[in-house]
Amino acid sequence: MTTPSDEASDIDVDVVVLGAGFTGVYLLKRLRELGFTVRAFEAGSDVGGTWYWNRYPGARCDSEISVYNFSERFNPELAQTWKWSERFPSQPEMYSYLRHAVDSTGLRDLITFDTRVTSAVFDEHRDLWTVTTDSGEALRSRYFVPAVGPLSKPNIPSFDGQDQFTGEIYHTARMPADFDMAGRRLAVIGSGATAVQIVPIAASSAQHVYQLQRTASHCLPGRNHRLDADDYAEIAENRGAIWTRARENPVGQPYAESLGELATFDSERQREIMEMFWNIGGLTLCFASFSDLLTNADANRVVLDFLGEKIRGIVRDPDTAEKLTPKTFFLTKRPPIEHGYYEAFNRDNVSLIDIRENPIDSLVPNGIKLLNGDVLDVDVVLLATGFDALTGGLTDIDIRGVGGESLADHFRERYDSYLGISVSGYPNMFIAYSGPQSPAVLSNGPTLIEEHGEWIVNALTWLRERQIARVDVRLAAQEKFTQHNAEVVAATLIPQTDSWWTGANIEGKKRGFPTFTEGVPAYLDVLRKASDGYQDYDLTPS
Ligand code: NA7
Repeated sequence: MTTPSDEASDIDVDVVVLGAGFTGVYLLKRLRELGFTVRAFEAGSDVGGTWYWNRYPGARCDSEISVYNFSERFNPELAQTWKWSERFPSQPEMYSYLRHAVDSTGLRDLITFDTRVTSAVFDEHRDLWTVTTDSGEALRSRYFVPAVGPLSKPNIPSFDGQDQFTGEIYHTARMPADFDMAGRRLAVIGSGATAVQIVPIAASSAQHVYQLQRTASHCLPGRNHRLDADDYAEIAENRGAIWTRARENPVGQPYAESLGELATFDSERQREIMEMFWNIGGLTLCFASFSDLLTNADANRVVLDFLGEKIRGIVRDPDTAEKLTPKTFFLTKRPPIEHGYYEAFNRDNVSLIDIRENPIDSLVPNGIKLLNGDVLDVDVVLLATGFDALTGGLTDIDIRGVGGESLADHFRERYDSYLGISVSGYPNMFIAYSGPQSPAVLSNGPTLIEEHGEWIVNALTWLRERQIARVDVRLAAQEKFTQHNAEVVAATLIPQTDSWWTGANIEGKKRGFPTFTEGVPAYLDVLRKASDGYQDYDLTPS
C-alpha cells in the first residue's frame, strides 16, 4: 500500500526483501498481509536459505523441532497440519517444509529466484532505495530489508596446488544434490557442526574418511528419534505454551530455566545433572543445566572434564580420544550435535588427522599432502570450513547509505548496529536476523526470526500511518547499544576462544563477538522499548 508521497517518488514496491529462507519467507507473508507491496530476491533456485544451500550428506536440524519452524503467527493451519518425522529433521524435510510453507500461502510469486542483489543505494533526496540485481533489474523501494542469514557466505580457503588436484572439491554449502560418497575416499576439512554431521554418514558408505581437524569441538549427543503419536499429541496440546516458553528462554529454546550456578550443587549432584542432560541430548547440557558456564571458568572446566571423560569412554584409541577432546572453554563456540560422530573413529575406515600438529602443505594430484610429507589419497575434498558469519552476506552486496557511505566499509571497521536491525546512516533499511548485535547466534533461529519479523512489520506500519518518509537511527543510540553489548560480552569467557562467533575464522576479519548476550527475554524487552515511539530514530515526515 503506497502512500501519496510514495506515488510522487515513483517507487516500484514498498519493500524489497533479500533472501527467501525462514526470515525472508516470514517477512513476505506478514508484509503482504499488512498491505505492503513487496518483492524478494533469492540467489538460490528455490526457497529454503540455509536449508536450500546445505545439502551435504547428514545435514540435519540441531535445534528442537517443536520451535524450529513457524509458529501459528505465520499460519495456524500450517502449524497444525505439518507433521515432522523426527526430533531433529534432516535437510530434505526442512527444505520440503519451507517449500510447502511458501506454496500453501501463495508467496512464491513474490520471489525472484536465481538472482543476486549486487547493490542497494539510498537516494537521500527521494528517501528510497534503488536495488540492483545481477540480471540487470533495478527496483526502487521505500524500504530495504536484507534477510540474508547470518551464515550465508561460505568460508572457502584455498590451498597451494589446488588446481593440480584431479578429484572433486566442494564447500559443504555448495554441494551437488546428487553427490554420492559410496566407495569413495573422502577428506573432510574442518570439525565444526557440519563436519560432525558428515563424518558418521560418510563412514557408513565411503571407502575411507579422513577427518582433518584443527580444533576439537564440544560435541553433544543429539538423541534424535522419530516422533510418535504421543509426541504429536504433546506438541499439539501445548503448542502455544511451548512457543511462550521459547520466547521466555534465554536462547529461544523450549527449555525450562537453568538449575542455578554449578557450585551450588555438590559434586555428586553436578555429575547427576550432567548425566541427565547428556542423556536428554540436544543443546540441553549447554542451556538448561548450570547458569554460570559462560562466566565462571571453574564451572566451565567441570563440564569440560565431563566431556573429555565421555569421549574417552567412546573412542577406543587413546591418542585419537585425546585429540578429539576439546581444550577451549565449553560453549565459547557453538557445540555441534552429534549422532555417531565419536563412534565413527572406532571404525577402520575413519582416520583423524590433527592439522594443527601436522598442517596441510598443499593439494597434489591424488590428494592432500601434509607438512610431514604424508599424502592422503582421496577422490573428494569437502570443505566443512564454515562461513564468514554475521556480516559476510551483507558485505558482499554494495550497500550505500547517506553520502554514499559503504556498509561493507562500516562492518570492516566496526560491528556497530542498533538492535542488530538498524545502522545509522542507512535510513529505511531494516536488517532481519542477519547482522551483528542481535542475539541471533545464541538463539534458536525461528524464535528470533519471528520477533525480528514482527518488530520490522510493526515499525513499517507505524511509519506508514504517520506518513514518515525517512527513518534513521541516531548514532548516539547505536553507540550506546553496541557499547553495552561489548561490556556484557567482555565479562564472559567467549572472547577467549577463536571461532566464527568472534570472526577469528576469517583471515583479516575484525575480531569481536558482536552479539547481544543477555538472552532473548532481555532482548525482547529492549525491542519493546525501542518501538515505543521509535524515540531513538530521526523521523522525517513526507
Ligand atoms: P564452523 O563451526 O565454523 O566450523 C568450521 C571448521 O572448519 C572448524 O573446525 C574450523 O577450524 C575449520 N576451518 C576453517 N578454516 C579452515 C582452514 N583454512 N583450514 C582448516 N580448517 C579450517 O562451521 P560449520 O559449517 O561446521 O558450522 C556452522 C554452523 O552451522 C554451526 O555452528 C551451526 O550453527 C550450524 P577452527 O575451529 O577454526 O580451528
